[in-house]
Amino acid sequence: MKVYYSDVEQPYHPRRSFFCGRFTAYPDVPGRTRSILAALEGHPAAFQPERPAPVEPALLERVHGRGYLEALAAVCARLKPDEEFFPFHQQRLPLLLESPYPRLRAGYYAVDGSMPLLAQSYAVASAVAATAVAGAQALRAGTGLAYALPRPPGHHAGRQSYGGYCLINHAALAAELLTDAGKVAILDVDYHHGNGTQDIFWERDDVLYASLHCRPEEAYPYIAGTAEEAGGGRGAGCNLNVPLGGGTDWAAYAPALETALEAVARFDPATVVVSLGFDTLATDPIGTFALVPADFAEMARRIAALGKPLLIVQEGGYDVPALGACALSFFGGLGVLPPSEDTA
Ligand code: Q9C
Ligand code: ZN
Repeated sequence: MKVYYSDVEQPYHPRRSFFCGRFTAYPDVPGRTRSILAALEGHPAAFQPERPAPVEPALLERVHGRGYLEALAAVCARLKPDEEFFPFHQQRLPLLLESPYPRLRAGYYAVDGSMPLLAQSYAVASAVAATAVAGAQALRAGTGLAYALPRPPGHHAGRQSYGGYCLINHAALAAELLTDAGKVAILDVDYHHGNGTQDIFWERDDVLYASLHCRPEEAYPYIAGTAEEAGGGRGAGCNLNVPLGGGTDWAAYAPALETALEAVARFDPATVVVSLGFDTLATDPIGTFALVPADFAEMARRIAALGKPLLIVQEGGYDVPALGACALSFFGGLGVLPPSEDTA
């Protein structure tokens, strides 16, 4: 299986997150991708790491507004090295877009204050989108399975909004490119609801967004992820949220996964994009679910049973030392490892 990654992200390390009046250590650290890649490197016959070439910047406009992309690029270009910029205003105020201070424009597009912008933020987030684009191209060329490992992650980034450590929505970009060859289902198993992905495809009937996540009453992003959100316009019925409570273990997760998989099977997509988060792990420092690494193998077996071409796109997961084992378990469940090396 091809593993698309980028080392552009390794020096990218925001230090602080902001939540409810406090700064905390930023969980999306460079060690996340290193932990996963190191584990996969132990099985060279199964995983072929590859660094894809950069993509045309205009490609990002298939899922993001040009004004959004230009404003973020402009704000980042003006930041000092090592400056961590948290926008002051965080709301859709039209006046912010007219301000002579370019930094105020970032606030217009921010859904929350959890993440700072750094001078490299836009360049890194847009460069690693190449991993998802390469994955989509591999599927278009007939590959049945590929893995994209972007950092920062993407599913909280909407068409014109950023937050939750995400600026560019990599899974959405891959899904959008794959719609050129038929319907696409996005199955989001990150602990958090992918409000950005939901936003991007809200009115689309050629993309199903199905998400299992901790319910918005108790978890980020708080503003989206209820079961009532089912899509709008032509896209009505093409959005499925399965919110779960804190403490969810495999016994409670498995039937919810079946519900989402049944919806995916009914939709009958040409391809499936999986937004894969390991923050459902019991030991995750920000999630409150109770999955164990072996559960990811069973999750993967059930996803593989769809019998569809799969593009796996990494989202969250913050228990850094555990991420490698989670990835080996998941890909073992997909049948990527020979039985003798299957860790699950
Ligand atoms: N205590 C992803 O997993 N943190 N993003 C809010 C709440 C934001 C997570 C703090 C979590 C974003 C891709
Ligand atoms: Zn998450």
